[in-house]
Amino acid sequence: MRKILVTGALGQIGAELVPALSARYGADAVVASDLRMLARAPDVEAGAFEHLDCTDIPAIHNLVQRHDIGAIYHLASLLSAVAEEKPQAAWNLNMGGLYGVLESAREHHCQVFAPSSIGAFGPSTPPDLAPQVTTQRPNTIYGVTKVAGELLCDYYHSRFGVDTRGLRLPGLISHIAPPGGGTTDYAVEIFHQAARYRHYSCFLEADTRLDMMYMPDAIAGMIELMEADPNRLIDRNAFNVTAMNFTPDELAAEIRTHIPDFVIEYDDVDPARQAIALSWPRRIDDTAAREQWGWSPKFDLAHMTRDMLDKVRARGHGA
Ligand code: AKB
Repeated sequence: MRKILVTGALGQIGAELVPALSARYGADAVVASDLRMLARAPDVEAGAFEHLDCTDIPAIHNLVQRHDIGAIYHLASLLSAVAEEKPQAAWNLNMGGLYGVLESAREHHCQVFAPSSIGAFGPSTPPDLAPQVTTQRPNTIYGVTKVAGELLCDYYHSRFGVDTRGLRLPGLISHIAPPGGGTTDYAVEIFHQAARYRHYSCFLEADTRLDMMYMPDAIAGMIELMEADPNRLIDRNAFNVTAMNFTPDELAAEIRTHIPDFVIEYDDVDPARQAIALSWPRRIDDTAAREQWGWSPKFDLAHMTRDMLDKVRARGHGA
């Protein structure tokens, strides 16, 4: 079997995708890579680990060839808030890295998973139940790279026959690796702060409604999409997917069912991240994913909250 390469493997998604791929296909079948060099990477040490800067296109080619890679999960990317602080770097990594991965995939006949995001939508997208195919005019550099990435993946599929697939992911909630500079990161931070201090100062306004998903569903969705019958995939790059939908106040209320004295306050809202959140749809419609490849998340708000608090406390982050 040709191997699977994961870029950005030490990030929030990669830290859980690599073990899931190793469990499914065998540790020898997975090559984890990241720009960061860690002395020990506990969750990926069973398989191969390679240092990879995704803006270095010859290095991607070299790695793909050397390891006989047949599929690439390309996760290396700057998230929305940090991208807005460094737009040039975001363009270089998000577009340059994807281009390098697609070129390697074209040359070496690899399948490619490239994550898109609710950030690929913008203020002129219908805000409630944003359809699969709709207006995409984002006003952030992150969104610009996500729309351009979706189009580039479609182009490599139609022009060169590369088997590209993607998901428009909502905010991802997880407890293994922290998210790195997203607008939805509050929904992760809140659990650590609630468990440890029973208090959280939120950087988004109380009523900012966004779609969210627990990481186990995101990982299962990525693998299911990559294994899906290609003849059923009409949309490919990229499918709307969501699992739950809430505001900071609603998440806080759910946490309070477990920690009754938990307090959330909004004295320190970040205008930059609030503006990004308000430019995204409040809710997206994932019917196409459900119909074309059977997308069906398992975790709702209550189930996710219970599991997150259990996991965060088990890792010693709580009282
Ligand atoms: C972010 O907030 O930037 C990401 C995303 C929704 O793409 N979590």
